[in-house]
Amino acid sequence: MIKSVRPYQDEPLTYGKFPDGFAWGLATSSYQIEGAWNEDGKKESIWDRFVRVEGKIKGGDTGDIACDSYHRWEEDVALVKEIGATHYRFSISWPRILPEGIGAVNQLGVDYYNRLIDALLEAGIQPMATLYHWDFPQCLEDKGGWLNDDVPNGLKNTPQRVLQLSEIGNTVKVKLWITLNEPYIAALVGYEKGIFAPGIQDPGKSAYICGHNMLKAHAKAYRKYKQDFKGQEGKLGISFFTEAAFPASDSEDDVKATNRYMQFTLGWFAHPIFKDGNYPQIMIDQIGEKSKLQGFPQSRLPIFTREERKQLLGSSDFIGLNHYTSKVVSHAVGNHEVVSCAEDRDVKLDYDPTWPNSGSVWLRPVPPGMRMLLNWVKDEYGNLPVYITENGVSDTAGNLDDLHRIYYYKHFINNVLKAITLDGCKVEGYYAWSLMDSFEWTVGYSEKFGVCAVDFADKNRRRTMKSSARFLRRIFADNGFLKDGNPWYDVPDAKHYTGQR
Ligand code: GBH
Repeated sequence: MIKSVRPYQDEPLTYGKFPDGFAWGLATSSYQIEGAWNEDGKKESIWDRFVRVEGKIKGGDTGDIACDSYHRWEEDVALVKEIGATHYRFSISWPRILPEGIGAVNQLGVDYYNRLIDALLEAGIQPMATLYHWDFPQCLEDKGGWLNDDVPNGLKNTPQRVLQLSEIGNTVKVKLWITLNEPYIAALVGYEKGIFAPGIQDPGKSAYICGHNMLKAHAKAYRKYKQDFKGQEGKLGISFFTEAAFPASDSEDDVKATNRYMQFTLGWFAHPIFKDGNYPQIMIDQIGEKSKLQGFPQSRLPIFTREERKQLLGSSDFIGLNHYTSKVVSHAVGNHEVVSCAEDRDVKLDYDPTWPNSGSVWLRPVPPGMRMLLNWVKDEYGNLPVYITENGVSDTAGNLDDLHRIYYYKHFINNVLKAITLDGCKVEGYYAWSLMDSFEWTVGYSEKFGVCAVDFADKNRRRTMKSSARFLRRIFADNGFLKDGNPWYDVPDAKHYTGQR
C-alpha cells in the first residue's frame, strides 16, 4: 500500500552501480520521428488522418516530415552511440510495413527497419522494437479499428506482423519486443475523450472495448511469438502508462481511493496479464454496479472467456513501465448519471502544489514516485523483470543547457537505483524518453522531451546534443552513480526551470 510522501524533499543521492548487463536506452516512436508519411508505399495511419482535422493539433503541426528519421536514421544511430546507450527503443509503423493493414508486406518499408536494426547492431546497440505506438492503419480503422473484434482487425494482425518480420530475419536480430505502447492512453484518449486519433468521443464504453481487444491482441501476439520463435531467446512484453498515486490524507477512504486509482489505470491492463487473467475485481464491481444504475443490460466492461483468460495470464516476459509523473488522490463518489470512465473510478485527482512543473501541464516531476511505483508493482504482481521503457521531462524552450532535465534524470534514475539496491526490485533496464525533440502528438512541436535538440526550421533537421545527453552518457558509462564521478552530482539542483509554461 502506498504511503504518503508529500510534500517531498529531495533525498540525498544513493551511490552505487546498477546490476551487470543493465540496459541503458533511449526511446522514440515511428510517427513522432520518421516523417515520409506517404513515401515508398506507406499508406495512411490514423494519425496522418487526424493531424489534418482542423483544430486538433497545436499550430496545425503534422508528422509529415517530423525529424525525417526515415532518411536520417544513420544520424540517429550515431547519436545513440555517442551517448553510449546499450539499447535503442523505436517503433515499427504498421502502415509502413503492411499498407493494407493485413496481407501483403511492403518490402521497402521492411527494408527501412532492417537497415536501422543492422546499423544498431553494428554499433553495438541492442534494438527494442515496439509493434504498436499508436499509428494504426487508417484502412483498418475504417472497418471499426480496435472496436472491431472480428476479422480483419488488429487482433489477428499483431501476431501476423511479428510473423512477417520473422520472414525477413528480424526476430532473430531483435531480442526485445513490445506489443503495445500504453493501451490505456490509446483507449482513453483516442476512444473516450477523442483528443488523440482516431478522435472518437464515446465516454464509458468504447475505451473499455478498445482496451479489451488490445489485451486480446497482445495475448495472441505473445502466444504466437512463443510458438513460432521458440529457442530464439527473445523476450516479448508490453509497456504501460503509469503514475505513482499518493493519498491526499491518511484517511482510510483516501488510501483506498489511491489503490483503486492504481487498479483503474495500471491494473486495468496489468492485472489480466500478470495477476489472474482478468480485470481487477474492483473494476468489475464498480463498472458493473454503475452500468446497472445507468440502465445498461450488462456491464460496460466486457467479459473475457475462460480461454482468453488462460491466454492472457502470463503472456509477457517482462513488464514495461512508461513513467513521468504522479497524482494525489482523494475519495470522491462519481456521478453515476454521467457515463464515463472517469466517473467509474470514484476518485478526485490533484497535483501537490509543491511539485515543480515542466513544459507539459500534465507532467510534474516527482522523483520518489518512481521508487514508489516500482515497489507497488513488486508488491502487486510479484518480483517480475521490469523495464522502464520511458521516463523523461519536457520544456518549451528547447534550450541546450537543460539543467532541469539533468535534475529530472538525476533524481528519477537515482530512485531506480534505490528501488534495486535498497528494495530488491528487479529492474533490468531504463530508457530515457526521448533521444530527440519530436512530434508531441496534440501539442505538435511545442513541447520538447529530447536529450538532443532538432532544428525543425532546418531542412536537414540538424540534431544537437543537449547537456542532459552528456549527463546521461556519464551515468551510462559508469553504470551507476559513482561518488566523485559525475560533477553534476555535487552541484545544487536546478529545480526551477528556464523557458517553461
Ligand atoms: C508518452 O505518454 C508517450 O508514450 C510518448 O509517445 C510521448 O511522447 C510521451 O508520453 C510524452 O508526452 O491529457 O488527455 O490531454 C505519456 C502519457 C498521455 C501524457 C497523453 C499526455 C495528453 C493527453 N501521455 N497525455 S490529455
